[in-house]
Formats: sequence, structure tokens, C-alpha cells
Amino acid sequence: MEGLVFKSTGSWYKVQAEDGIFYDCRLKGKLKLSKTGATNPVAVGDRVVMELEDGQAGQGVISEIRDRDNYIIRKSVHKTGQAHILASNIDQLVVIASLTLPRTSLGFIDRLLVSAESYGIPARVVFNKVDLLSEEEKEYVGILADMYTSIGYPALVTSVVDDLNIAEFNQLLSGKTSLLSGHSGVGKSTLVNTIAPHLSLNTQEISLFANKGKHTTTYAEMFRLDENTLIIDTPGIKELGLMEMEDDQMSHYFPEMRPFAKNCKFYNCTHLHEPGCAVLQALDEGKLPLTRYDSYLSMVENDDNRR
Ligand SMILES: Nc1nc2c(ncn2[C@@H]2O[C@H](COP(=O)(O)OP(=O)(O)OP(=O)(O)O)[C@@H](O)[C@H]2O)c(=O)[nH]1
Ligand SMILES: [Mg+2]
Ligand SMILES: [Zn+2]
Repeated sequence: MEGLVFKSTGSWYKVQAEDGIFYDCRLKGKLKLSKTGATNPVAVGDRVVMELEDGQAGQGVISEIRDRDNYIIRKSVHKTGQAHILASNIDQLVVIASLTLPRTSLGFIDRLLVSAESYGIPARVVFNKVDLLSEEEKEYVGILADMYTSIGYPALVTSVVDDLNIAEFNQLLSGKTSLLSGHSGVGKSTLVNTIAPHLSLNTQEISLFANKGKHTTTYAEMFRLDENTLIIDTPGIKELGLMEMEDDQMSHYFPEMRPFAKNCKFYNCTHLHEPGCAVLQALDEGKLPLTRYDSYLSMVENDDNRR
């Protein structure tokens, strides 16, 4: 039978087979050695071939993994060089951010967006918890959302408390497989519960003392909202991995820079200080958002951002 992996807890996998039933599966021996060098041979979102386990109701064995359309790697916390596949076969990355409780920096949002670009996965941005903001801050978030939308990342401003743009959030996910990412406590699980109460994902008050989430969600897990809509709820992540790249390639992952970068005098321009740099000129003329260029600078200058 064909199946889809919804959850992995290390040695067991929750797989929905084509008969619609969920099975607890383990891996056939030969699959345990991953060819990709990843610590997990099978990831959430993988399409697999599974066989039923004789005499064990509800259990199966995964015998084959279908080729992945794409996948996202979670940056290793310990720099062991070991990659962990967070999820595969994703239609879009939805970055969920909040300006306060917890604060999400624009640099963090932009790093996730660059990761999505590097894996060729479309991305969206959701600014949640705006009920906690002053009028002035709300206006600022609106400007940010317009900016992201204009450079190719459709953005939403939401509040679960005020029921703001929740229908639009639902619309954003509809018919797709979405990976939800963002810091712990921004409201990823709460947003999903709001549009799909039957899932009742665990959520938790964030600690006022640390102004940080508590990592309520601990495993990446996929949920079905309807026949064609799947979401992958992830634990609050610090960073996603990036494909390996050189400095002069970084601007390829900033879609708003690409049309200008073509006109730079040097083909390998890093847009930092070179003469005849069309990106710097566009920046001077106010044609490129400054906050994005700031993120670009910090990513080019910080080798840590690359695996
Ligand atoms: N004021 C306000 N609080 C919200 C909103 N959305 C979520 N929250 C609260 O924020 C807290 C954290 O929400 P979660 O959904 O657990 O956050 P998460 O992003 O899933 O966090 P992790 O699972 O740890 O990564 C909960 O107490 C929610 O009730 C919102 O729009 N406004
Ligand atoms: Mg959660
Ligand atoms: Zn340049």
C-alpha cells in the first residue's frame, strides 16, 4: 500500500495508508541507513510504500520511500554537520511571527524566507497576536505586511483574540500542504486550532518571565484539515538549514534584488561595496526595502548562517 507519513518519533512512524487508516509503522531494516546523510531516513510528509504486519492489527512496515519533491532541513543545534529533515513534499512555508510575546526579529523572518528560496519552496508570512500591539505598532505591522507582499511573500496580519483575518488564514492554507514555522509561542498551534477545533493541538501560555515560548509542540507532526489540506505543525525553531552557497549567490535568494543584481558591473558582485553596483544604487533610490538589505548584510557577513 501507498502511505503518507504524518509523524515520526524516532523508531515509530504514524502513516496514513491509502485505505484511510492510520498505522504505526517501523522501518524495514535496509531503510535504516539513510543515503542522504540525514539523521532521520524517513521524514514527515514522505510518501512511502508500506506492508501490513502479519497478525499485528494497526501495524505496518515501511519498505520504500518515494522520491521527494522537496524537503527542508532543520539546522543542527550542535554543529555536528548532521542534518535532520524537518519535513518533505511541502507546497509552502508559512512563517508565523509576532512583534511581541515573543518578539520575532525581521532578520529571523528573512532567514526563514531565504531558506525557503534555497529549497525552492514558496513562502508566506503571518504576523499574529496583533491585538497585543498599540495603534502605532499595528500600523507598522501593516507596512511590513505590505512590503513582504510586494516582494513576493503574501503576508497577513492576524489575531486569534480579535478574530482578525482568521478566515483569510484558512484560505491561505486551503488545498495545500503547509509547513508552519516560527518561534515558540507565536501561536502556530493556536491558529490551527482556531480554524480546525477538532484537532485540539496542545498550546501553552508563554512565560512572562522569559518572554519566551516553552516549546509546547515537540515533534513536527502533520494534520489533515480537509481532504486536500494538510498542515505540518513544528516546534518553535531557531533556524532552518540553507543549501550551501557563496556570498555572491546570496542575493539570488532575495527575489526583490534579482532584477537589479543583473545590472551590476561585476557578475560576481556581492552588493556590499563594489563600484557600479545596481543593487546599492536601487537602495539609494529607495527602490529596495532597507530592512531586507540589512538582513542580507548580516547573512553575507555571518558565515554561521550557512551549513
Ligand atoms: N493575545 C493573543 N494571544 C495569542 C494569539 N494566538 C495565540 N496566542 C497565545 O499564545 C500562546 C502560545 O501559543 P501556541 O499556539 O502554543 O504557540 P506555538 O507557536 O504553537 O508554540 P510552540 O508549540 O512552543 O512552538 C498561547 O497562550 C495562546 O493562547 C493571539 O492572536 N493573540
Ligand atoms: Mg505549538
Ligand atoms: Zn551589486
